[in-house]
Amino acid sequence: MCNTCGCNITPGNREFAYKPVNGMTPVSVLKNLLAKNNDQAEHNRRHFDRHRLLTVNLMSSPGAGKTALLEASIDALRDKYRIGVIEGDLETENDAVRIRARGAPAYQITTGSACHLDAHMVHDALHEFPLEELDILFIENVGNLVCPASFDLGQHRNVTLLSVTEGDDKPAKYPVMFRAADAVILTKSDLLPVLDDFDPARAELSLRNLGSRAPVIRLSARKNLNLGDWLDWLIGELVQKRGKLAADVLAQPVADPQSILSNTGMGG
Ligand SMILES: Nc1nc2c(ncn2[C@@H]2O[C@H](COP(=O)(O)OP(=O)(O)OP(=O)(O)O)[C@@H](O)[C@H]2O)c(=O)[nH]1
Ligand SMILES: [Zn+2]
Ligand SMILES: [Zn+2]
Ligand SMILES: [Zn+2]
Repeated sequence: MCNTCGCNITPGNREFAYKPVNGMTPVSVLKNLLAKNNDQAEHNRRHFDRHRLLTVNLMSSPGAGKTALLEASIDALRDKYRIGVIEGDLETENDAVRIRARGAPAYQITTGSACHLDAHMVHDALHEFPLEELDILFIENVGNLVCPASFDLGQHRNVTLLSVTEGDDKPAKYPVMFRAADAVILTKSDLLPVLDDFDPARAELSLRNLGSRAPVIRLSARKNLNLGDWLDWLIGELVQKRGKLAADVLAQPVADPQSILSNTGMGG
């Protein structure tokens, strides 16, 4: 994470950054910001869990194809699953407009100068969604292979996209981002025949060298090629999440309202 460029301070957490506290150094301000971010992320996760949502954070460099993947996924799943999208960009509503054109609710966060989303910005966006009406909430993070990996948003899963136009050594160059990925998508695979220097096997080896066991899924959102493995992974995660939540509810002691009332002398 860049502690020097000021990108840790966002419109979402500015109030915590500048609280006048005696004896605070720049380092302690940054530590305080990250702690506040993590608290907020836990709170966000409780919102998602309460509504039985799967929340997926999409990360990549600018233009790797995050919005195109969302458009294709909404088209493929619209009959069975309700999808919402939180969009993060420095400026413009363009991506949210593209998502809404596919019939899904989308909320655009414009971060101004901040090159990542943080948990406070995501929390503000949550209240714009009817969460109880969704199955999957995507968060399209700001296009950037560095900072987004350092900020927990409360998501359940991270998906990192790598376009075949970017070079197969990206996992080696941006290890923090790729280590954080629960799945890696090689996008724009329709272009592989004209790119003689991108080897999907080499990209996967670069990822494995980081110790990652994340599945590597090759597809083209634009040409609607090989979307199946991605959709299977996504729905598998949703089913697993809901199974865990249900098990958690069953694991709680069963309260008997009648006995509570009689113990308090209020039962009749
Ligand atoms: N050939 C090809 N082009 C694609 C594919 N997916 C996306 N693109 C193109 O790549 C460009 C960027 O795609 P987006 O989906 O906007 O990428 P993004 O990651 O959302 O971009 P930012 O939000 O700006 O970071 C557009 O011109 C897309 O049409 C694909 O599968 N194949
Ligand atoms: Zn930065
Ligand atoms: Zn986008
Ligand atoms: Zn809340």
